Amino acid sequence: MATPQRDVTIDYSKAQKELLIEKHCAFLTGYGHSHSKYEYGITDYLRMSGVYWLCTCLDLLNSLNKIDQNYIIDYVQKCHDKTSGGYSPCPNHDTHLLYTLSAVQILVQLNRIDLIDKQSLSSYIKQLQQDDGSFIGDKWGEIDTRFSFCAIACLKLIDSLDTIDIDRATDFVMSCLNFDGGFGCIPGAESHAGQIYCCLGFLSLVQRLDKLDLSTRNMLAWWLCERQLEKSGGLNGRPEKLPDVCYSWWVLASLKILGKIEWINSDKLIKFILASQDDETGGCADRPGNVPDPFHTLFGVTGLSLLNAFDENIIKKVNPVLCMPEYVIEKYGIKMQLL
Ligand code: GRG
Repeated sequence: MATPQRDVTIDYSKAQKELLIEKHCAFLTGYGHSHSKYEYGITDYLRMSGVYWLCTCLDLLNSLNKIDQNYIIDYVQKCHDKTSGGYSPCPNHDTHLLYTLSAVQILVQLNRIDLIDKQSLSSYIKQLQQDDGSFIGDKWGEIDTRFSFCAIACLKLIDSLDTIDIDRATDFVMSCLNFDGGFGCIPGAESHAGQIYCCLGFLSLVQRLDKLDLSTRNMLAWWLCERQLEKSGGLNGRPEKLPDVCYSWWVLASLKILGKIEWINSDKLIKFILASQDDETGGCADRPGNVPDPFHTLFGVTGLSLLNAFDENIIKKVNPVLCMPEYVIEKYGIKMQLL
């Protein structure tokens, strides 16, 4: 007898079915202002990414005018380390590739690419590349395919890809490919939807999706669409895990790059995302009934965008590789490969 799938039970007859745009905007803008709140205090180590989630989500919801853009640009500038060329999550913290990508995404999105010192940013990224082509995230030396993606995405946004050894970087990413068609964070590590997005995004940005032959691509697309759970319709990040709204981004974006997004049952997933909204406070949680946060709110909205669940004047089109509004990517003429 087949083992039943781990899943959550949702009473869809009582679940939220409308998109709560105004509430989400109030939730997101309020998050940034509540400096005295406990949540604000304990999230300083990832604040730059939080600001990126906020700007991207508001822009996709046609509400970027609800924040003080100069205040945000000022914040990003305060996190720039002139010595290394990278950015930290908040002032006086160490720089890291994760927050450097978020900072670059914010400046590009807010039309202030002129504030980026391309030369010093490129050198910062170059010195993080290792002999095997991998990237460390910071001086402490952790290696992860997330950092390969961050490095390439930053360089692509400032049109400086040739700064690093792309062939060796590609070889490292390919060395993280597993027998099931998925990718992990280092060679031999378990396949995970988040890492798959990073590796496919990397290959898309360097235009080397040909590194995956047809049977690997199909196996990977099957693995990805098997992330959809029968009962709830939500997606998990790997087998035997519970569904989580954020995988509406990591899994769908990966399928979009592979040209197989229609392998997901979109009606069921849209219902799951909408049910994960908090109809009192606004914002999306990881799954219905849990506490909402800006991370899951962005990835709920980007998931809905990839599924074309609403008209473009309600949710703008998101770019499946860089997770930024498509109009920004088009404005800068940034090219990537989609199958
Ligand atoms: C520009 C969108 C964008 C991203 C930048 C940082 C990054 C590049 C990508 C992160 C990819 C990733 C690893 C996502 C997964 C995040 C997540 C929810 C991890 C939780 O992992 P577990 O093992 O959860 O705690 P599961 O769901 O497996 O139980």
